[in-house]
Amino acid sequence: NPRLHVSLEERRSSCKHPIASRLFDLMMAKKSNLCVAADLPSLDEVITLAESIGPKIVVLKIHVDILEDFSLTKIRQLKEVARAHEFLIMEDRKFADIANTVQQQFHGGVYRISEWADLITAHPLPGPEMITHMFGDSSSDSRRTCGCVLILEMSTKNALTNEDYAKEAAKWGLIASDIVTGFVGQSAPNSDFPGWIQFTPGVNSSSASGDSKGQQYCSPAKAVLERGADIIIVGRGLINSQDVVATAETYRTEGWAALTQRITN
Ligand code: 5BU
Repeated sequence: NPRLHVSLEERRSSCKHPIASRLFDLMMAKKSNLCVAADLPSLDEVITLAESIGPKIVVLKIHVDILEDFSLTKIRQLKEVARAHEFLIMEDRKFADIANTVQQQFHGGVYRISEWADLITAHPLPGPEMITHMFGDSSSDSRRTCGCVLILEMSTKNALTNEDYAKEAAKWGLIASDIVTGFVGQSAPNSDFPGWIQFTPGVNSSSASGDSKGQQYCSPAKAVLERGADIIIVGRGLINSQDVVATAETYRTEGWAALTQRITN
């Protein structure tokens, strides 16, 4: 798969979405391909974590619906931290409904995700129309301010996202590559389009297997070198550690070393 060995500069120049270009810029500037899954119960805790590990990460991934103290004021505070430390905010909402519903979930309700998210995840399950319509019409600002990340494969045991599913969904993603900035997956799809970005969750250096609830783990090096990850997503392996800053530095170093090794090989 040639995409895996293309330099980040070259991949950046083939991006069709400003958020994808920005992410490549951040990776090169910060020498980091680390995304932290900040699955904490409150935005106050997420903000504190982000202030400490911000310099080491390129993306902070949240689940807005698990935050007990959600408010748009606090989200704006988190945006300020993201601006100061230069990382993107990914809302891992995993949309999976008809476009008409997803549009309302994305722009409306309590969370108003499109006002603040730089990246948003979606399942391709409902079909390509959802991807093209979730942002609203072509004049919608969020088309340029937020990139869609398609979930091609899941990290869990016995996930239904098999090879055929992932292949078909990757095709839709590629057709809509002005909207779809990347994908979540456990393997690199066969495509030579270098402009989109692979996010791989299920990364944990202290557990070789997984959790007791179906999650499966691998090391940063394996995620990057064997599975095609451009960005490694680390949750509990970091947020439950004693010293989150030191742990972030370890994941950053390992992830970045693996990525540069893969590109130069
Ligand atoms: P962990 O604590 O490193 O296991 O957290 C992994 C995070 O990635 C968590 O927020 C999940 O919701 C997310 N995730 C995942 O683990 N596997 C997947 O296939 C997808 C998302 Br898609």
